Amino acid sequence: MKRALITGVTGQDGSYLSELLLSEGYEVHGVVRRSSTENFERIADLSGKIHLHQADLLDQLSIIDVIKETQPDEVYNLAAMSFVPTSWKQPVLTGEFTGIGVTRVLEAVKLLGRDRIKFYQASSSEMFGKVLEVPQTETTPFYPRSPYGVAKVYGHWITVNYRESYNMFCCSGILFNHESPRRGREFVTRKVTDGVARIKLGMAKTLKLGNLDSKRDWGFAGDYVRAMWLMLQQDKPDDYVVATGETHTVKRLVELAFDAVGLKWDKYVEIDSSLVRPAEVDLLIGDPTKAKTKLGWKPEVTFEQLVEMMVKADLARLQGQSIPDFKAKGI
Ligand code: NDP
Ligand code: GDR
Repeated sequence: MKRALITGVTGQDGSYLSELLLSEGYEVHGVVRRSSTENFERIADLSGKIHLHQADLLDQLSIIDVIKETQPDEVYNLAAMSFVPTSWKQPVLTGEFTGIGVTRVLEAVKLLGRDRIKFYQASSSEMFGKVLEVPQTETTPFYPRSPYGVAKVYGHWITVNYRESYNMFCCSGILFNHESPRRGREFVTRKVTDGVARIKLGMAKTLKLGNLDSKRDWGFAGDYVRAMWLMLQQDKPDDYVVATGETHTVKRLVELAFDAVGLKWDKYVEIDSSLVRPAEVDLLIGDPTKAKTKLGWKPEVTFEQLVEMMVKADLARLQGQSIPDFKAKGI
């Protein structure tokens, strides 16, 4: 039985990846950080099926200890301060978690299993920022536009560097935005689908948003964790762009979400200039050709299906119904 260790197991991707690895017969271990209240909502269904260990990406020894204790075959480093606007408010902390944190995990892997443990780093399309090429591929130069993006560029290159310096099996997945009913409520897709459901049910009157013109290449998180796993099943480590190859505006997202409940978006949406970012990433669109040809990966859920899935789940949740079970295979 293979053993996997996931940092960031309580996050959106950590929960989907845990489910996928369990279905592939893995023993799954997850890193959680200590807090005064438990934040295990997304992995509540996995209680008793996965093993949780306390450690923190800020604390080198805790990472070494958890790898020593769990002896994983594969380490998925998903933990990060992942909300872009917060990275302008807490740039130093973001650098520590999202950037240097990667080195701490790599150091622990190097110390305890450099020839044996495969490593996955959760890199991001935010590294492309003010894009220098459209669509973006594995060879497109980076031009990050937020402290988060800058920290992820560091995480990407340190992963490549450990692969080249120590011949370690290290992969960097450059993932474009991926969403689901488990997405944090501050991210725009979930903010919109939650807001639309509240308006539909008479629990809110308006929805405040920032830049409606920015464009993203949005996919379904359940599809994207499969690409992470496939990267570590190859003979050689490499880096891959994971994306749908389609881009949509925030405005289109809003239209689709309101359409799903039969309402007209322009009656409810208000622009709040405080939500517009100091520097924006305007046109993200990924070219997933390498992932398709080398990994045999392709997205299963369309943008329209994704928005509908998320609106339905938020309506069900707010009405106290059980949330439809959207697993990694889609809807
Ligand atoms: P989430 O924000 O949902 O989850 C982040 C996870 O990191 C949480 O489990 C959080 O724990 C954990 N974490 C944060 N800081 C620390 C720390 N110091 N020590 C240990 N754990 C910590 O992110 P996603 O699941 O959406 O994303 C997973 C990864 O993929 C992130 O690295 C993100 O930057 C990256 N990414 C995400 C994309 C997306 O569209 N979702 C696209 C590209 C990259 P806690 O629950 O305690 O807060
Ligand atoms: P992003 O995701 O910054 O791409 O990072 P987010 O959903 O926060 O923003 C997407 C776009 O929507 C615009 N926008 C708003 N965004 C938020 N959050 N709230 C609003 O009210 C709003 N109005 C408009 C933003 O300006 C932006 O252009 C996500 C995270 O998961 C990162 O961790 C990951 O690396 C990248 O995706 C790929």
